Amino acid sequence: MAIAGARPQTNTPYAPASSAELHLQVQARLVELVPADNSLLSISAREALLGPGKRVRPLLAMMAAGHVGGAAEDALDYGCAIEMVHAASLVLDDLPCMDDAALRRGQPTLHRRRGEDAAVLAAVALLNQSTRVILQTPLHIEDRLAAIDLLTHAVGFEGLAQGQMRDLRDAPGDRDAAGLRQINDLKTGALFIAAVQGGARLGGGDEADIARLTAFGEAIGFAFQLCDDLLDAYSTVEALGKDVGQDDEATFVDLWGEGRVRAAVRQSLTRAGDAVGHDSALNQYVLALFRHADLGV
Ligand code: GRG
Repeated sequence: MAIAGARPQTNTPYAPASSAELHLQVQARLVELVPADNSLLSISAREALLGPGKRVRPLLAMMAAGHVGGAAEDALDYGCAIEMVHAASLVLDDLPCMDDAALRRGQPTLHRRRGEDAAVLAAVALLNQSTRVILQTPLHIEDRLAAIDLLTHAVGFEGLAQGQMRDLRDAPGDRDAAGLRQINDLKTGALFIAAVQGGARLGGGDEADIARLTAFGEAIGFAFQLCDDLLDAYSTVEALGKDVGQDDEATFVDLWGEGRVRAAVRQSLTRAGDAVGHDSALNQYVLALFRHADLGV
């Protein structure tokens, strides 16, 4: 729930902003939330955060707030905090000790531009800043604590770090469909779920709203990771602006083949629409994202 007065007090029904407007709003706020000085740490953090990402997770948080009757702005800072975690995770994921990637968002990866030391420290600083942003946002203290609880849950032993560790280190024999699903849910799904759960809570949603948004987040998180695996297998460096064929470890594409993975994406998207309404602005945004990826799903 937002602080009193944060939501527009008018008799006109809340009109969801377009994703392009929200994208601009997120971009502008991210610039404000990261230090502007010329230290190597700040420069590196800005390069990791402000490059041309889709901003899917903050947009989902804001749209989730709007979906439950709040204002998208109720979840703006929270969404930006999630984006900081996401940016940190990309920097770490690209490191030589993980994916050893050369290209990210059409540019050389941060460790290639600034050095591994700068990349690791920028990721740590962004992760730290994500918590500070939520602490400093003018929400009720219970909402700030709930938001920090959601975000830290999504990062640690039951989220990204665990998913990444298992992705890198699980024995090939453990990478059956159930094992891969767990890895995907931790590595990718957790942040999507945190985005929409937090958005729903900050937008004033009740427990039933949060349960619906959780089901939505689970479904789109899985669809998103499958889509990422399809793109890694079948798209090009030029189209994606990042390395392809990076997945050394088996993915669902190896396990199931292309056709079945596409069918699973469609099924997950149907499930997502069932949870929040197929015609809702939230669901339509997600469908447009997948259409834009041009996967033919
Ligand atoms: C402690 C934050 C932290 C992380 C440590 C490295 C790591 C653990 C996790 C990596 C998680 C990861 C990179 C998962 C892949 C998620 C994914 C599908 C990324 C692509 O997201 P997009 O398409 O990227 O939203 P843009 O560039 O548009 O932001």
